[in-house]
Amino acid sequence: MKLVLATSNKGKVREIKALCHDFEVIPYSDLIEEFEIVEDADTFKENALIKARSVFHALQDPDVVVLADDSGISVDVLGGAPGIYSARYAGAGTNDKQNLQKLVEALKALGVSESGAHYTAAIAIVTKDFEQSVHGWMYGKVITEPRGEKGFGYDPMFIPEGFSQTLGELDDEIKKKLSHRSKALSLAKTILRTL
Ligand code: ITT
Repeated sequence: MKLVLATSNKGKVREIKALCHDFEVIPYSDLIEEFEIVEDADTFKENALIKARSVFHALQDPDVVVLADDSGISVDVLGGAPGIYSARYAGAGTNDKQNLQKLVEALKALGVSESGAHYTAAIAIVTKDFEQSVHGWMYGKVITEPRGEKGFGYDPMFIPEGFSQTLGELDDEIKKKLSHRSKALSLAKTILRTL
């Protein structure tokens, strides 16, 4: 089955491709020009649905199956921030490095060197016949001394529960087993196999 990804995040494309061997995974930008999608809902689920619907309508192909991921990190001492605002924590048009730096500074400003945290991923699937969404979570802690280059986004400052290394240091195969995205995708694949 051809699965079109409604994302322009290369880290997500890489991870979803690695987790979906049994589908032909295509970023939507391979089919049409990338366009801005306004993610103005207040939940991961609704934002994932907005992205999947927008790309489904733009493709103008009733047979296509579109999958979107809306995700983010929630930090306990920050009352769950940045949460749904993870991609623009340091402001509009900023990049992963600036967002990570802003999170490090927010923790330091509170005088803490670590805090419990979790990642959330909502995955939405849209076809001409139905819309579905599923979730996955990964728990652990964030630290103020980022380490490693693997993964993307906030991974160099996130240590999954049961580990001492960050996701920036741990092998991709470990993130693949533990991640919010892989848990949500395994539910999504169950749905996709029924199509
Ligand atoms: P699309 O909307 O095009 O999919 P995006 O990067 O804007 O790309 P989101 O709105 O879902 O995606 O924001 C997710 C942000 O949360 C992402 O930019 C990272 O900063 C962070 N994030 C999500 N999953 C992550 C992961 O597995 N590792 C590290 N950071 C992650």
